[in-house]
Amino acid sequence: MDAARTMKLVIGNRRYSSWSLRGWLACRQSGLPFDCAVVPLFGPDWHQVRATLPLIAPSAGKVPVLWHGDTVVWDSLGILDYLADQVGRDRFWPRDAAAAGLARSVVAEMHGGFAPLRSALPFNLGRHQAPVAMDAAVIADIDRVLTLWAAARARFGQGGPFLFGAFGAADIAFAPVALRLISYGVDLPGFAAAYADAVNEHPWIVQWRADAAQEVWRIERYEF
Ligand SMILES: N[C@@H](CCC(=O)N[C@@H](CS)C(=O)NCC(=O)O)C(=O)O
Repeated sequence: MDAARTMKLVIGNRRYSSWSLRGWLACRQSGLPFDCAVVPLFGPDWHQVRATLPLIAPSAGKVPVLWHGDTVVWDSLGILDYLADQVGRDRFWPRDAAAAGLARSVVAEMHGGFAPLRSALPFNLGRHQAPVAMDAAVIADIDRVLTLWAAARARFGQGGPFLFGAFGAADIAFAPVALRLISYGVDLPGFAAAYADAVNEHPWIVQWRADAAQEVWRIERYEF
């Protein structure tokens, strides 16, 4: 790939931006070279930045955004799909049709849902086992996540520690939730704790966390 076509992924603060983590994991999973640009979210002039910065203009100011030459792709699932088109779906999705059907379903469900869980347990890599009060909607979301994980692990997880054995699209979608459940100290059944630990110890997550620790920005409303 020539340098002009080297992909550039625009992400938010690694400490807080769960969607950016998904886009970045998708890039890593593709195996393609890419550069990364960080746009710190929700600073005092954020409204101005999100409205005017060309890097994030196509997505109306949301990250992640992937630039590939003149091609621009946004939304973490759009980016994953684009990369799968580039390198082949087998890098992202299980080959078996039944497994692929479940993987597509759980990724779509995670992508579009779980608002109570996202809002009550905001992504923050600076938290360490610090619980919060959880209402019935959040507990229902967590139960549903565990149901999806159990189905994938029991039926298709034999080949490795991830949802469908090898690390893939479903793990990219659920990685931020796995990290949230750890950082908020949520009590998990054994199979789910083992899965969340496998995600937490994945070398790409270890790298993301180390890079996040270098960032200086703090968003006060996520620090409670
Ligand atoms: N569905 C989108 C969500 C993107 C999103 O909401 N990103 C957040 C950061 S984690 C953002 O850019 N927020 C800035 C804003 O809303 O002003 C995706 O999958 O990429």
